[in-house]
Amino acid sequence: MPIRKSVLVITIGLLLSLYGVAHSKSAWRRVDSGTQYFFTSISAPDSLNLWVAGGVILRSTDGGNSWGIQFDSLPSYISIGIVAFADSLNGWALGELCCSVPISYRTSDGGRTWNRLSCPTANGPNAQQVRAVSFIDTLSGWLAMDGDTVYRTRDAGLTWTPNFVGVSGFSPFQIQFVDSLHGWLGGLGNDGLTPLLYSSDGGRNWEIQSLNLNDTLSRVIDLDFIDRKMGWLLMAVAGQRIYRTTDGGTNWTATHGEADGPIRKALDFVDESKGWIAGTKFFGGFVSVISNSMDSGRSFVDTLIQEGSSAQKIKMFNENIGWAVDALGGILKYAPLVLGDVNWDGNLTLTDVVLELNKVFLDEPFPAPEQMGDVNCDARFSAADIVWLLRRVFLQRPFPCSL
Ligand SMILES: [Ca+2]
Ligand SMILES: [Ca+2]
Repeated sequence: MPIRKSVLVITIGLLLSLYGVAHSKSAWRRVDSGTQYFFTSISAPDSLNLWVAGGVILRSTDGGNSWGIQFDSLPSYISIGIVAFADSLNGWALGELCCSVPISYRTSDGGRTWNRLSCPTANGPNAQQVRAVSFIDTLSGWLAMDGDTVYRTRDAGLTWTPNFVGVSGFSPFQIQFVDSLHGWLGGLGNDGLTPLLYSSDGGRNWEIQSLNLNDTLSRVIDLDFIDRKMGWLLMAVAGQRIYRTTDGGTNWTATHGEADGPIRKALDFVDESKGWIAGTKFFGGFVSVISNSMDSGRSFVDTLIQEGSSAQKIKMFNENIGWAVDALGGILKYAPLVLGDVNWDGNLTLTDVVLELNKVFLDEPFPAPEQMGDVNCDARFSAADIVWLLRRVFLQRPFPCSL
């Protein structure tokens, strides 16, 4: 019976694809860092080890579920604005000016101890603000400061070599190298016309990449390349626009534009089609907005994060896991939903049962959306769900349905 067979194959295929969707479904939620700092930087060398900076440095070793301040050996009068890690041990922290000297530190033990580095510019009127940094491994990095110079190190920041970028008074917002040779510097030159520079020789020489913009004072807010060819720009130009290149920046095309959308702050793509943007929107107060594109930046779907406040930076580990930081001590985490995991720590344990009991008997709110506790999937939350949860935890019985 060929027809029945094909129906069977289609049905099994459908079920398998539904199963796949169910187990790859992720959602954003806000993790309280226990602080109120204005976070300006996030670094995620792998899916468990994370650092964020915004005055202080916070660290997580469990994928962003819990956080602690990691600031022990730094003087308290220094404000760290950027943190960057090449792996789970080797990282850099860059601070704002202190006595006309930009402050930088290096760690090689995951941030337990920090050693102060000599900075590329010395004391005096030439001292500049550090704006962005890009490290490709534990030794090689580039540092962009206000002005017209990019500094390169090959020894983890012990020594820095200056290179003129060719445009005087350039205000950098972001720098990214994808290997030891190819990198982009985004911002705005003081000619008001030059938002993007490119180097193919490790930062020694820089050339202007044209966006064919009619508007002056258009600047690069953020940029992200996934390899030497494919990259995206978040531009402030007549509102905000996304630009995309597939040839290393020789040609740029505007893929998305909006005059009155959310205020976009940062973007991160994980492959040629999937990307996320962090930003904020006034919604009776500023709330964080995370926008996702599945079509290379042509269209975006916005997710408003309740209680979020003005997301500033975003880092995606892959299409299911990512993080963003906001302006009020909030850390946003994107992770797969686990049925019954009402406290969102990725595990179904007794804690979840206790939270479920509190919900039913004390009417306390869940720390996460209520449907997370609806483990028998009847769209209601009741004692039946607790019974299923208890069976799952103590008898290892499967839930009657999945997400
Ligand atoms: Ca849990
Ligand atoms: Ca239910």
